[in-house]
Amino acid sequence: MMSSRMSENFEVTYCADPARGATWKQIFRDELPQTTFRIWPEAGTPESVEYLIAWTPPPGIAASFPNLKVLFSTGAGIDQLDLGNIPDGVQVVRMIDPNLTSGMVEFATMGVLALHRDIPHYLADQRARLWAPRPVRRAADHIVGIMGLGVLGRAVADALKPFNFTLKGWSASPKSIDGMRTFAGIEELPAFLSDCDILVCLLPLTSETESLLCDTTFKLLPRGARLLNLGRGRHLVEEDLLLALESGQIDCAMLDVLRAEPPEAGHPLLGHPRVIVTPHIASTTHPVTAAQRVCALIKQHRRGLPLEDAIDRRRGY
Ligand code: NDP
Ligand code: OXD
Repeated sequence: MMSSRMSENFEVTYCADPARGATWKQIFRDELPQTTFRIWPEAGTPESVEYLIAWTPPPGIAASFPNLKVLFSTGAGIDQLDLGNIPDGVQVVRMIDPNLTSGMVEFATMGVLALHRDIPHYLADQRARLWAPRPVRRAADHIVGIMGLGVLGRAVADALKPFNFTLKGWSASPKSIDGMRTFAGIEELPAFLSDCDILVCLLPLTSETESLLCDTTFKLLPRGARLLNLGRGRHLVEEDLLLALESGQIDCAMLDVLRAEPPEAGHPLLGHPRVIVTPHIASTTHPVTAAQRVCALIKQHRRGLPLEDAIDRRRGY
């Protein structure tokens, strides 16, 4: 039933990749045929726009869309948004998309296995035309620590279970998860890190998590630990990683995200022999399932139900 507060006539503006926008438009036509769906910068009736779908919204959304109710991020992260410029009454919703999750599960599993099986070393050896086998360690002898036990971190933990790694997880609030030891808050960070052979970052970027992957954190890890950063480039202090690689405190790393994307061609981590860099492709939303998810949320919202997947502005994620 439609809430009495809300009329049938509303518009949705999509402000992201236009090629994917065509798919979004088709899904909206199927799921919410009464809705006018526009792909920015196509101008509609700004006062009728109640929902905006964007990675980064156009500037001045308060003035451009005076009746905006919800801003949907096309990605899982919302750190690209300037929350200070989004009116308080506008709810911000992050993306939870089954294809985004399964893509991350694939990539993170591949990354953990690659680090576990010394692939950064073998790639460097091959470039140097070396044949240098290393002892094969069992997954059961490696401890994998996952920073961030949200939608993605938990799905990755579930996917790693069958390999028999010892799993540990760290989050802001305490959790109880079958098959893994969990730690919460900054006070428990040292205990979490103390024996992680492979550290996976799947945190959101907030003022509390920015630059968390730094010298202090690296020193709390066992010597020779390996790092997989799948969160955001700004989680990592890149100079500290270079020094930790130099000293051997960190043995090797895989980085899907960097502070500057794209990095300069001469970026030292791009050419480092024990670092594998990928261009922020660990996972991405799928336009069909993402649009279906947003349509379902809009339907809930029109019925006056609380919006699932809305972020908590105070926490920043
Ligand atoms: P969620 O919001 O579902 O989960 C976030 C997790 O991080 C929660 O467990 C939360 O703890 C924890 N957390 C947040 N702040 C802190 C803190 N200060 N200390 C300890 N733990 C903290 O996010 P998702 O799993 O959906 O996504 C995680 C991130 O992955 C995204 O924000 C994005 O940066 C990144 N990402 C990267 C992609 C890529 O291609 N490289 C693709 C998609 C996402 P609690 O549960 O207690 O709240
Ligand atoms: C996301 C991303 O947050 O692509 O979805 O990084």
